[in-house]
Amino acid sequence: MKLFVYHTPELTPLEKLPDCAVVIDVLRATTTIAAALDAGAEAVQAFSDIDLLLKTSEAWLPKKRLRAGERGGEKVEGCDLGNSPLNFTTEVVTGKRLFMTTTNGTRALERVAQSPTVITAAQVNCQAAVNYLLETQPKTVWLVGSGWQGSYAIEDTACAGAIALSLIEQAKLSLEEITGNDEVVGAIALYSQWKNNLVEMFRLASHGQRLLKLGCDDDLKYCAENNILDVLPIQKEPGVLVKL
Ligand code: 3SL
Repeated sequence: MKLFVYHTPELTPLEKLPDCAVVIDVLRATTTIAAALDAGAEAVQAFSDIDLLLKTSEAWLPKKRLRAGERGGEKVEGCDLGNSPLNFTTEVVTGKRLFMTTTNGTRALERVAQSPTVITAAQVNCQAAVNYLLETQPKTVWLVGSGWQGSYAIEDTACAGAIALSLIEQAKLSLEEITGNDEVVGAIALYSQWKNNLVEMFRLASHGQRLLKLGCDDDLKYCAENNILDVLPIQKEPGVLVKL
C-alpha cells in the first residue's frame, strides 16, 4: 500500500485516480458525516452546489429528507441544519437522507468521486478508516484534505498523519514502504507533535479561529475526540455516502 497526502482538493491530481480515496474535513464536514451516519441517517448525499442540492432533494418526501447547508461556517438560510456535528442526533436524523453542502468538504468529495472506492475520515472515526484499509489493502490510497477555499488546513493534514501513523504501527510497515509523497512524512510529524492536544491545535488553526468567532468551541472539542465513533462512511454511488 502506498499513501499520498494532498492538502486540498485543488492540489489533488486530476489526471489519475487512486484505488481508494479518503476524504478528510475534520472541521467539520467529515466529522458531521460520521456523526450523522452513526446516529442513523439513511445516507448523506453531498453537493458542492446549493441549487443542485435543492433541486435533487425536492424529489424526496419532506419527512424522509433533511437539508444541511453551510457557507463560511454558518447555516445556509432555508436549510434544516448547518454543519455542527452536535446537531445530527438520533432524534433528528434517523431514517432520513441528508442532502448536504459545505464550503470545502463536499468539494473535496466531488474531486475524487470517480475513484473506485471513496471513504471519509475525521479524528472521531479514523480507526474505522485504518481498519478498512488494512482489510482491503488498496495499492494506492489518497488522503485528501479539504482545506479552506484552496488553502491548507492544518487539522486535515494532522488527521491524514494519524491515519498514516496507525497504518505503519498496525501493519508493522516502515515509513519507506508506505510513503508515496513527502506530504505523508510531514503529516505524520505534524500529528506526532499535536496528538495529545488536538483541541489546542484546532483553536490555533485558521478555521478553528473562524469557528470560535461563531461560538463553536464545543464543536472543536467534539471534532478533536479520537475514535469515539465506530462508523465508516463509504460512497455507494457518486456523492452518496452510507454506513459500511
Ligand atoms: O468547509 C467545509 O466543508 C465545512 O466543514 C466548514 S465548517 O466547519 O462547517 O465551517
